[in-house]
Amino acid sequence: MTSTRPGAPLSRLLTVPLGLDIWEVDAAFVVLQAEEAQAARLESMGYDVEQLQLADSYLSDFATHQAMTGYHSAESLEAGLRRLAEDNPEVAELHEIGRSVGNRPIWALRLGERRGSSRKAAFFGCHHAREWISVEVAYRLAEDLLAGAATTPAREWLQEGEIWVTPMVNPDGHEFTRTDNRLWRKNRRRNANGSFGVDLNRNYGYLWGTLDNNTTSSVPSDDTYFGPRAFSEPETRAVRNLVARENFGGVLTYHSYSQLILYPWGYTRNAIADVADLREMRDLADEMRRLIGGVHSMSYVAKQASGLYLTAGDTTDWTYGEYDISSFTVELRPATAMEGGFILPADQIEPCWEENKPAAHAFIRHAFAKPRPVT
Ligand code: 0X9
Ligand code: ZN
Repeated sequence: MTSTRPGAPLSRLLTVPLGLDIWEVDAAFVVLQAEEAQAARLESMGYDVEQLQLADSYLSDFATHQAMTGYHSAESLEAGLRRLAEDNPEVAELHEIGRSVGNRPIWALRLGERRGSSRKAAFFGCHHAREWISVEVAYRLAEDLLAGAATTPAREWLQEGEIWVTPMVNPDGHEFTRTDNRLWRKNRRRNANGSFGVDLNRNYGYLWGTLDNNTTSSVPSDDTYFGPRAFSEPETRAVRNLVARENFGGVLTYHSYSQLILYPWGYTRNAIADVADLREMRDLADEMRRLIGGVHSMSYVAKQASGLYLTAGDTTDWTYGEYDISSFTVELRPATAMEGGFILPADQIEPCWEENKPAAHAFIRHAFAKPRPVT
């Protein structure tokens, strides 16, 4: 979607409550998913609507068994995490941190020799069902730390601290993308009006519900529906309870796509008021960007989350706003819709993990350098 008319600026697309599913934001265009009627309405408002050709062929490809291999399901993830815990009983422990709306367990792997450490970091994946790569990068991080448990730097980290990895916050939604709709985003809550799903990354309790637009919506059928109240969903309550209990020095949540490293705030364009916090998160985001680029020369952009678009109730506004935790959203590969968008070929899982590994390690180092009171 593009616009050359001053009366129809692209920025307005993000704020008008039209129920659009915004995928990608660029200075010159916006990629979104919309029904025919919505597209016609946008055209009548002065926007130039162009249909991307990739969706159908990609979706039919991915409906085949072939294209699903390489990615975990909720079930194979559980099996993988169990195996990691069983093979490494000294340093890994599997925790069910809650259950989804559909009663699926939400699994976190705790890595570290001892409990009650003052150095802790947390990683999350798959708040959004269709963002399959976010499961894989989080899972490989855990796997790789355990494989390196006898050598530095993992050895020191696992001796002195704890790393909690929750690769799939939204197992119901993820399963739905495997069986019914590859582009499903939300969880699988049946809403009061009969529609399905709450956007888990709008359901957190910091300034929850204070925006109502295309990217944070009060309309239950919309893709960014924020839910009936903060923490209305068992999936966000599971994350809330873990974060409230563990006193993390850092929280990093993987999403896709766009290749971005985002830090708070998401709800306002104003910068964080605490200049030391701002400098810390901005510098680390920039360092992660540099480290990622050093591996396969992929370019990621580091910026304040609201620079992408405004949201209220996302994970990192809550972890920073409520607990003062250094918090990041990393949007993984690819960069653009034309490279597949949410549908990343499985042969890119490994390079995507490889490039994110040094950034994840820098984040752990940073989180561990900020000892917090033991809980
Ligand atoms: O919209 C989201 O929840 C995240 N993007 S995604 O494409 N994975 O859905 C971004 C959340 C970061 N916060 C803000 N952009 N305000
Ligand atoms: Zn996401």
